[in-house]
Amino acid sequence: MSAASGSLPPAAWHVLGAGAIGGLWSLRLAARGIDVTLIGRDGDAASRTLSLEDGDTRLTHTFPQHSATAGGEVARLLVTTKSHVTRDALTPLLPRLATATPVVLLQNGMGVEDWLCATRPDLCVLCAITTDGVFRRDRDSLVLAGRGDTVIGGARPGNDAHAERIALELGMMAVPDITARRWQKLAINCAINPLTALYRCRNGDLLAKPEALAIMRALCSEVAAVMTAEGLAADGDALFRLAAATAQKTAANRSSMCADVEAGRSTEIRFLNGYVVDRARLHGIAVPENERMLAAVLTMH
Ligand code: KPL
Repeated sequence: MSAASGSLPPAAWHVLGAGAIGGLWSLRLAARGIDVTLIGRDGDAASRTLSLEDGDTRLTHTFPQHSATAGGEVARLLVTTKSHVTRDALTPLLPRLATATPVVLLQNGMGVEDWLCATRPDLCVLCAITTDGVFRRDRDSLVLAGRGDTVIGGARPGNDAHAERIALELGMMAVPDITARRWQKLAINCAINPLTALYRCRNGDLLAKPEALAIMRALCSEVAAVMTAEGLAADGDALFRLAAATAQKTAANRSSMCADVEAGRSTEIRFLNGYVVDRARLHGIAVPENERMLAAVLTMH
């Protein structure tokens, strides 16, 4: 049924962090007729044109853009900033979010949802993870290198009921086990990202380094121990195989952390291995390899 025949138009979305993944989702939503506004920085232009190459097709759209403090109420928010900058980027936007506003966190790492749920328990916080492979040719031109799957679920059990509805709006897939899947993704990032940053190598290069493989295995076994303490089924060997398979599949990539270190930026380490260290401490579990990765990458900030 169309809006003209009486149904409501689709809800408008705001996107915080229109980098590669945020830009991709902004364009996907716009292509489905959804009204999308980008949240920019103070002083950014009032509009921004993004384009996406997907094989032979090219998608281009011009979006309105506001700073976090300008504009009215935000009805739906997709957050795709890196996890370590999310708190600063999201805080000025919070007064624009009414009670029960859906906020979808689509980012690497864990821990932002704990802060957000504690700061604004009235929001409907959802978490998503994706296997889409997208890179930026330049600031506004994206290339979809590999179409993946994006799954979503509630950050807290109470929010799960909303995941189906929001998944439908966004074109994602609602899953009941988002927490377990996020921990698996966390294990992959804990195993690949810091090592590629330390060796300054591509993901696939880790597989040719026996010492890196041994560290990856130890990192995964520590993550599995923490997952088990959190009440999740986990197997260190299976996580290691998943991490190695991901390094193989993304062999030619520079991980996001390697790219951050090479560009002299701070990294997501506190929300990757740092999160594992924090949770391990709560459970009284030793995670020396994750501590070592955390300390080593922090010295590069
Ligand atoms: O998520 C990634 C990242 O770089 O942050 C991986 C899976 C390691 C791909 O590069």
